[in-house]
Amino acid sequence: MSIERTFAIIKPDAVAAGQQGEILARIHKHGFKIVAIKTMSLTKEEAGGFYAVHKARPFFGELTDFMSSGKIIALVLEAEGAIAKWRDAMGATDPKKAAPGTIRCDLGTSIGNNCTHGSDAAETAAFEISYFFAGLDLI
Ligand code: FUP
Repeated sequence: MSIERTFAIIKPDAVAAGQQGEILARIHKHGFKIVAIKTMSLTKEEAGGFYAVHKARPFFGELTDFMSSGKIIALVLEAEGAIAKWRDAMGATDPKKAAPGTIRCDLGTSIGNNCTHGSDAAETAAFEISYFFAGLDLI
């Protein structure tokens, strides 16, 4: 496996609940290097651009309302096999189906309010990293 970068978000539910320290500690424990990090807010339109792949899905409106409802923390994480490794650390999309000990199982409350995001493939990681960070942020 090679060193990869993936894109992660600590979502508005987790930031509002003050869980960012816990999630950052887990990122550290899993051995990721934090390449870039910023706290920010998204407009509904900006959230829609990020989740454009889900535009036709019934939950798109709810998803973009949620993602623009409060502060988020955007991160670029680096590790060997980072994309799959971060997906494994987060657990399944629906916290009720996520394995015990995963971040979504422990901290998520519903399929919508599932506390973290992670890229699902190399192409999406490249798009998502560049949606949030400039090249100079990533050196
Ligand atoms: P994931 O890759 O695990 O974040 O999941 P998806 O890309 O399938 O979905 C993106 C986000 O849409 C999820 F994090 C939460 C939201 N979603 C819903 O609200 N309802 C659904 O049925 C599926 C996804």
